[in-house]
Amino acid sequence: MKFDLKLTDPKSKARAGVITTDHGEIQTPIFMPVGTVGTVKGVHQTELKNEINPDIILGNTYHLFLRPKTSILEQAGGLHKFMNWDRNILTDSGGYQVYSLSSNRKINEEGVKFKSHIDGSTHVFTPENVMEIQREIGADIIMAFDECTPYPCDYNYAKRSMHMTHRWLDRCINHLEKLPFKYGYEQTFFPIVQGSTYKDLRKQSADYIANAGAQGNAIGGLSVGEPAEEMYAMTEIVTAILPEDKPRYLMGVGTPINILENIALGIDMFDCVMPTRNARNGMLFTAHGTINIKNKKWENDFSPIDEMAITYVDTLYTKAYLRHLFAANEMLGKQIATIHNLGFYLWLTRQAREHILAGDFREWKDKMVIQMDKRL
Ligand code: PRF
Repeated sequence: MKFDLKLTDPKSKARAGVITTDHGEIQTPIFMPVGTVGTVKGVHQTELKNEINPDIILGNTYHLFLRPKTSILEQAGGLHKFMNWDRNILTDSGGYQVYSLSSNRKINEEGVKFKSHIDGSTHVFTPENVMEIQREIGADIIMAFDECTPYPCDYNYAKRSMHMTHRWLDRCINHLEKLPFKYGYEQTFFPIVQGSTYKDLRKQSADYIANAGAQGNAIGGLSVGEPAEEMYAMTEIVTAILPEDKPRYLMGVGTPINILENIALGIDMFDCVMPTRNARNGMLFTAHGTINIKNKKWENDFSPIDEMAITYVDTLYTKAYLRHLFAANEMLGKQIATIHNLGFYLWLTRQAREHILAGDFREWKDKMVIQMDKRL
């Protein structure tokens, strides 16, 4: 993997760059649509490619390990082939999903024992087997196995957990050295900063992660319920320490406003279920604010879903029609809303990149943050 930093905004810490892997270029800042089980829910690969056009999508180790199981992915020749996606994929390690989805979790130094949310079967994740599973899934970027602490989190727990995440990181790195690439292309490993909302822990963790000398770095443990200002404060501390010449990924963030504010603090990569999950609940993101399409006020509004026409669904369908689809619980409604929201998120990060390159990111960001904060 290669990272070319094209430009850093003089008035903020925002950066425009290009990551190059064996599956092509990733223009940063980037939003990575979440494709948890090998599908971006409700979106055909052709629409994903042609309309939404992301350079990279995300998959989840936790889910893919439980279903279809890694042996099936191996037989398919890896996740790219299995799902027919020839661009980049990043897999999260399960270091978050195992805490948010499974039951009966028992965490100790060795790893995490948990029960599947699908059939209740018992499994163990360790830093070592999670590296093996991610080799078998075959994503271009793979993540360290960490513990994502909840919010709020008591200081002593956060400190102990952070040190364990650091020891787990060393085990991930040692084990990966023994595991060759499986499918003929390179995989790049990203470690993850933790430390909850404590400044001293975040600094310590960022130092530890920076010293690991990886080709890219991630920040975890944020957007777990803390106020946005606390998230920004932690991002700022960590980006000041992580190397400038490596991409920085803020995991599981966030709203369009969170994304722009964190780009301004030096983040290059984002993922979040928000555009897809909220779409399925009838919430649309636009440049002028959010829309609850289930609201009665749209019943006879025959204007396009979004005049900006970022994706074809925006002008192909009216608000009244989309509202009707949600009222009738038709699956097409969820599909249309998902394409719209992902199209908007990708537009937003592309615009951010253009404004960084044009030198007016700060002004544009400040205007957008106010504009997008409305309920339409
Ligand atoms: N760790 C991992 N994945 C994550 C997170 C984390 O802390 C988060 C936190 N927002 C989202 N996804 N491994």
